[in-house]
Amino acid sequence: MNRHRVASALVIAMILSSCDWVIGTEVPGTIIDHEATSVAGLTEASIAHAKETLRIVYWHTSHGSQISDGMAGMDAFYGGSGLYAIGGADAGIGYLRFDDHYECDLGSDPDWDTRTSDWLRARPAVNVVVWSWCGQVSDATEGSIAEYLARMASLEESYPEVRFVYMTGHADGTGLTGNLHLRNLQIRDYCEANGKWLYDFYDIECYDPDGAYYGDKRVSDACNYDYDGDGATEGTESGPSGGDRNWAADWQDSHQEGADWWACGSAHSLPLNANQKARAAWNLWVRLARSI
Ligand SMILES: [Ca+2]
Repeated sequence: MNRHRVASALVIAMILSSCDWVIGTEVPGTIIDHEATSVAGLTEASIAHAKETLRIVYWHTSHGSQISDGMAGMDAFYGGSGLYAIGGADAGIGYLRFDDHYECDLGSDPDWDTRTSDWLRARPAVNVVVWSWCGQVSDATEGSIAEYLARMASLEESYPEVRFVYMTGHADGTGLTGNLHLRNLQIRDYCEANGKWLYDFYDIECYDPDGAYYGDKRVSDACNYDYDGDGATEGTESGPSGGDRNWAADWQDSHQEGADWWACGSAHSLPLNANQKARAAWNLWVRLARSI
């Protein structure tokens, strides 16, 4: 191989290695976590492609609504051009088809996989299924999480053209030795090992937008954390107490609303948490669209 051909081969190899998807039947999933909370890498073309390609159904209850509520305010924050416009199942051109169901979650509907199958049989155009937890991962056993993973994998086997998005459970203030963290790791390890699509809801809550880490400080779903280091996070969703702090409140207070973050609903938490969840969701949509 002459020098020119070696250079060409190198360029091709570099292009291929920069792709996070492959063409073919094997479609490795992607982990969406705190490192996917910036939209800087999303092009207008990639967002348009997601709108054209995806037909998403999303089931959740209150915590999961952070994604929907964050997305609802996102387009206005980014200039109101319609770039991040979302609509329902039959939304027209220019809108993300996001069929949002605030009605049940992985814990509240024991037959969530049957509900999914029934839905997909009746609506063969749906190509993305997302299910959220409420607080059930906190008390889940290793066996019950294994059952969740197996049931998701079974759906994937039954509907190979559909992308199923796995999820972790929200933070609960029990820290790195708590059951919640361990069960979330079980989910993430499985997804990494098996090339699944994972929206790591918990990981997103462990970091502020500057990348400061609170996962080792017993962070809660409200974003309260153990600031005074006494081994417990004190506070409620209304705010921290007893010498502890809230990373989302501190970040919002030190930045400008409308310029650095946007006001929106954020069940049990603060808008910044839902902002982060929404940006991560758009990273998920763009990556999913490339895989379909
Ligand atoms: Ca404390």
